[in-house]
Amino acid sequence: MAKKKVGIGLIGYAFMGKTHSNAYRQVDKFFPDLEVEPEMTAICGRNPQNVERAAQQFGWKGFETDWRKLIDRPDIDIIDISTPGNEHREMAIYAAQAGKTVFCEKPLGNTFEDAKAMLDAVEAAKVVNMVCFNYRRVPAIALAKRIIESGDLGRIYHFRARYLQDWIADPNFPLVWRLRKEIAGSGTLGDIGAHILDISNYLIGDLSSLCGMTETFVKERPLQAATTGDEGLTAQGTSEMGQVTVDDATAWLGRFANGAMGVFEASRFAPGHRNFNTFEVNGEKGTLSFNFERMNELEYFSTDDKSDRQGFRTINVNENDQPYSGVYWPAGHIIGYEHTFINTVADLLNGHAQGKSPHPDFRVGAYNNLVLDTVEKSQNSGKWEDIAKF
Ligand code: SOE
Repeated sequence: MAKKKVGIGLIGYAFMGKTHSNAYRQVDKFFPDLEVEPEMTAICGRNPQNVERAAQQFGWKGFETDWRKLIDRPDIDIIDISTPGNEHREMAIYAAQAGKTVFCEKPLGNTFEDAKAMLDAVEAAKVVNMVCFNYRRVPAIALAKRIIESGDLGRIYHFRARYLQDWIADPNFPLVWRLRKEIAGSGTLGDIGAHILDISNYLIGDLSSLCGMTETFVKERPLQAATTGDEGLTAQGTSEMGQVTVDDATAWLGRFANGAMGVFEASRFAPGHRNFNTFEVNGEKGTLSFNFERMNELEYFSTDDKSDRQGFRTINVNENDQPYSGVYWPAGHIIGYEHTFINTVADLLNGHAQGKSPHPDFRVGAYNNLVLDTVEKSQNSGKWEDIAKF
């Protein structure tokens, strides 16, 4: 029987617009059991030349320059918000009230207040919703979740994570939107701190309190020249300077509700680390350790191994019985960053078909924003702060 077609409307055509477009184009080639057939109906962006180029380059049937018009289209069932964070709230609420499934890039909002308003809107409209924390669907991280949930690590004592990049370590790198609070909401905190926080929530659970700090090392940068939208993490500067209004680095200690200790660090000033998204979990019966720059591998130490042969083993996570493995290539034929978005979109489409929000939903996204706000609250108070309930 022919599968029901589902119209996708994507808002945004830059870095995340590219990763999401590729995922919609590829997903039904690798997930034959998808419950619906995605149609790349239209991509949306303010600049007509740029969005028309993106539609042709990424394989969209059409394009729009007015996001409300895109959302109002009867041939669109899922709205994918891949814009900077300052536009998430208005778009997500409008899409929810139009009865669409809402898929939103991270962080959900620029503040908890924004995220809570989005959560209230999707819950009131009873629409399927999901946040694109794509690292949950790295096979090695999904395997770490399986190992922890099986009890094979026993009681969890520690979660420690470092997410280090270096793309703005050069003080002459221009003042791009990710460095402007009125657009991005925060710097490393909401951009990459949100990722390690979400991985901790996926693997360990909620934090109950924290003590945190943020720092801005370079206070002003050259203003950015006009963009075409496909710069990724590069940019051209001008001779004029502008104020950096977000954090360049952040760190926080956290106490998990289940008693485990958390140590979190995120920086864009770590020369040599391009996308060093790493974590380690220590339990009573072993340790798991992951580094996204070696994303197909999971390091595992088990105290159950015989005492004369204990040691860290490197698990290659692309065997058929491992999460999200077997759908692409035979064992040992590794996958990449783009596959984490294909895996995410596969679960989004099946969630839409079943009328069930796949993890992480907007409630998890709002929790994430609440913790990020609490790190900034602790930076200002200099004290430990509780994570409020909501
Ligand atoms: C820049 O820090 C960035 O593109 C993030 O915005 C993404 O979420 C991350 O996956 C890679 O780095």
